[in-house]
Amino acid sequence: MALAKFVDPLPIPRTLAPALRKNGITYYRVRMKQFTASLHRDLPKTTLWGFESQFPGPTINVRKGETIKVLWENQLPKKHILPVDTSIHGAGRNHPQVRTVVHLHGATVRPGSDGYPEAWFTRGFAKTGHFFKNKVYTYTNNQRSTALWYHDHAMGITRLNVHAGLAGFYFIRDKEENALPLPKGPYEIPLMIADRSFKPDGSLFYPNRPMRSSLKTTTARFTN
Ligand SMILES: [Cu+2]
Repeated sequence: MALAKFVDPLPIPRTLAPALRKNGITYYRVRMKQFTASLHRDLPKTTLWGFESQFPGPTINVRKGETIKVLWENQLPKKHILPVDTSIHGAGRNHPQVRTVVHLHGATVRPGSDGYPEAWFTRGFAKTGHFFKNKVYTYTNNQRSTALWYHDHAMGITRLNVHAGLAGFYFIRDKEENALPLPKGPYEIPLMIADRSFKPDGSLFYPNRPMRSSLKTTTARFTN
């Protein structure tokens, strides 16, 4: 069933407020939580995972050269909201099912803050992957103005965690950008293009194997 297009207002993620500014460093705390949200006028509410209970997550805005420290916290339930394929490397039954680690896509960072897939951690940091080093990540932002995004990166289940909603914007600002005649403030509209399918009850549809009906369709096409 196709959903009606252009019937819901575009959600603009709010800008994340720092927890603290001290000695030239800005501190943030970002919690990953399960929540429900309406993703379309004609669908029941969808259970999602989101940074600060939002999808997309809150936007982090920094200046070039500004050092920020982020405590990424996992406050997710023990069971995944999507089916986990345990045959994939790093997603076997010997791992806790819900694991997260945050990667800032495109950022130049030290290894301990890069969000390696095996630096994952569970709720309350109860269990951690082999590469886990520190709870707080440091971003020095010594890069040109750019639009980055942060997202989950856990080994074997990155696609599921991102599909569940763990992604957000991260903008680096600089003088060069400010000097350009670009839309600013409320006229700057961040756009995240995401593809999601739903079950009639509003829940995310992401099977862990091809569906029978789609296999049949493919077979029919090739035998004709
Ligand atoms: Cu990435």
